[in-house]
Amino acid sequence: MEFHTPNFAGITLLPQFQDIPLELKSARIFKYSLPFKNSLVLKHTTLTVREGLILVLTDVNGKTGMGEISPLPGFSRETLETALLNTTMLLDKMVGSGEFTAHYYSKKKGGWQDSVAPAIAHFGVETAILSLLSNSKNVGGGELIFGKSSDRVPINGLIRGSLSDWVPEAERMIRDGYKTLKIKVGRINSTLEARGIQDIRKFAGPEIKLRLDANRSWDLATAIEFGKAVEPSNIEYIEEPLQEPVDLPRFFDACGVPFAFDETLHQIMDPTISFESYTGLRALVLKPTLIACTARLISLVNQAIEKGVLPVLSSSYESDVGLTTLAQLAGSISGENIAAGLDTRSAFTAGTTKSPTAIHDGWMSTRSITTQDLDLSHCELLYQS
Ligand code: OSB
Ligand code: MG
Repeated sequence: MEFHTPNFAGITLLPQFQDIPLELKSARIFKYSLPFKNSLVLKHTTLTVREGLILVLTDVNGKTGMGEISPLPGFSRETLETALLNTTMLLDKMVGSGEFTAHYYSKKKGGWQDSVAPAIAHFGVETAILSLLSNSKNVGGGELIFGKSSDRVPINGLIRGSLSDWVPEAERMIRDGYKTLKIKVGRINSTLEARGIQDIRKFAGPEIKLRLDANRSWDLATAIEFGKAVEPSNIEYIEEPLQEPVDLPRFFDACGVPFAFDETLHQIMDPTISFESYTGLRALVLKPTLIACTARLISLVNQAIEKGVLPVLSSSYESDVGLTTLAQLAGSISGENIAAGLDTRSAFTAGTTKSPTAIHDGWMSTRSITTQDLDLSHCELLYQS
């Protein structure tokens, strides 16, 4: 059925960039396998290796652009196989089919709103096109969409170890220059975890921002009890405290800790999702890899800004190619003002670029990368056109 197949990738570019012609000559898709330093325990699965796809597009002038397509098991609806199939379907329509503009196709063929849900392939193909346009026009990738960019973005240090490591990890991160920390909670006893958060606050002093993420671990009563215990520790927000997100305003009323949507955004496909009824909503945690297309990302960013809610870009354990894209998007969306959730690269022993996407002093650079920077030693070529 038409609706279930991905539409032509289309990007809503700013008016001054909408007419840039593009003519693709070839495409290559690599599959990478990157080992995790320690097994990555996620809500529904444990991973020892991260697999994903790197797309390299080349135009008739020899300019290249790169994108990443890496469904995260347990979070993405799609498997790597489906993602690969959808990507090749998009590429078959685009490569060697003459001149087009990235913007034109979004209008002509319909964007994600027309389909049941966007395929993850869209994000990889669209950002590869953005990267190609940005390489050939010398404009930052995010700038083509949002009209501004920043050389660097602040990052929230991710604390996902066991409770006894929280304060030592916080200590190391603060020493390394992080001004915002994000702690994964909802894993063991919530009373002990609340005490751990109080300990971190005591150690960190009042200036460091603390974000928490419970990945929907609690019922309302447990969440409120936890919330009351950590409220004096001045929590910027907690992501997804509740199994049932409809109760989030009641959680906020009862304990005063602001919350953020993460998983909820991936369940509600309604583009006009209303945030009005959610008193206490402080942030949207935006994972472009899971949101799966730039049009939906832009729509969520705009809705967040309109409602005075923080748009917080966040990664899903992408490799360096994907992380570079995310850093650039964060630079264009929130610049130096909002810490982005991109501290996932350190979980791997290796990457897909010669120099890893590093965080220095709590900041990540938004510099572009080219095919010269690729390290394909953990990659296998799967497709070439
Ligand atoms: O729950 O926020 C999450 C990564 C993969 C899957 C889910 C999550 C995450 C992160 C990314 O926490 C890092 C961050 O947002 O700081
Ligand atoms: Mg989260």
